[in-house]
Parts: sequence; structure tokens; C-alpha cells
Amino acid sequence: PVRRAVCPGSFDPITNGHLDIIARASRLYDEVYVAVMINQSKKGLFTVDERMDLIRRVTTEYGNVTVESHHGLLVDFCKARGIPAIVKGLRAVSDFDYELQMAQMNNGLSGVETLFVPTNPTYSFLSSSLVKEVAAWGGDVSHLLPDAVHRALVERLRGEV
Ligand code: COD
Repeated sequence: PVRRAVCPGSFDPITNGHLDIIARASRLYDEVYVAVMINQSKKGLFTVDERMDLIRRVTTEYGNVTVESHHGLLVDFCKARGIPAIVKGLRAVSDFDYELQMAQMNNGLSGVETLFVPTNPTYSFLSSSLVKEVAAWGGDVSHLLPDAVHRALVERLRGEV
């Protein structure tokens, strides 16, 4: 049988930390879905379509990654596609409480399992929100993002697009 997993998130925008988890999931599973979860109460710097486009551009090399968006529960996304596993990165203990809660809730709702991959220590402090904050004040975040994403971020913050 085909083994499928999903890497869910906001990806506003995708960072090298996200990409590391997606790459590792793509080596463990036959098909990996990256799900950009739509949260209407959180206005992003990038639109959902822009985020999906950036993720597609930096994951094509893996060959088995499909990028989609979803408005609703993650367990419904999984059910509709026959996905039994959610793959998440754990950066630090601070991630653990909330991630454990979500994993248990999702498992209780539908039986879907969550697998945690320890973050590459190079990226353990990295989050989309910190990257945006540092870049907005002119800090160099080029080593934390794929090139295409870094270019898009710099342009967006300059107000060019
Ligand atoms: N290194 C490794 N992994 C990382 C890093 C890093 N530096 N940064 C992020 N990650 C991984 C983490 O696993 C993280 O969970 C994931 O990438 C996504 O990160 P973000 O910041 O883009 O996304 P979040 O934290 O906003 O995502 C939360 C979800 C959208 C997954 C969650 O809210 C959700 O599932 N929502 C859908 C609605 C739903 O089902 N709600 C009920 C949940 S029980």
C-alpha cells in the first residue's frame, strides 16, 4: 500500500526549518502532502496562494510532495485523502505542550497518528514570525530561508509587490 503523510502549517512563509522536516518526511513516506491551513483570524504577510507557490518551488526536487490548502480541520483533510500520519517538527520543549495537545485531540477525533521529528539543531530557534520580524528591521535572514523565499520576503517588505 502507498504510505502517505501530511506536514501541516501556516507556512507564512516556508523556512529552512519547515523544509528540513518536509525533506525528511519525503524520505520516509511514498507521498507527502504539505497542507497550508487557512486561518481566517490570522492575516498573513503572504496570501495562501503565494505560500503554496513558494512551497511548490522549493519542494519540486523531492518528487513526491504535493502542496494543497485546507480550510477546516486537519483530520478532515487527512480523511479525504487516506492519510494516516501527521509529521511535525519539534523545536524545543516549548513546542511540546501544544503539539501534544493537538496530537491527542487529532487522534481522538479520527485515529490519525502524529509523528514528531526532532528539529535539526541549526533551525531550533527558527520560526516564520521571527524571520519576518528580523527582516522587517533590516536583519539578514538569508541563511534561514530558501533563496526564492528570501527574495519574495525582501520584495514584500520593501512594498514592491
Ligand atoms: N524546525 C522544524 N520544524 C518546524 C520549524 C523549525 N524551525 N518551524 C516550524 N516547524 C514545523 C512544526 O512542526 C510546526 O508545527 C509546523 O512546522 C508548522 O509551523 P507553522 O508555524 O507554519 O504553523 P502553525 O504552528 O501555525 O501550524 C498549526 C496548524 C495549522 C498545523 C494547526 O493550527 C492546525 O492543524 N490547524 C487546522 C485546524 C485544526 O485542525 N485544528 C484542531 C487542531 S487539534
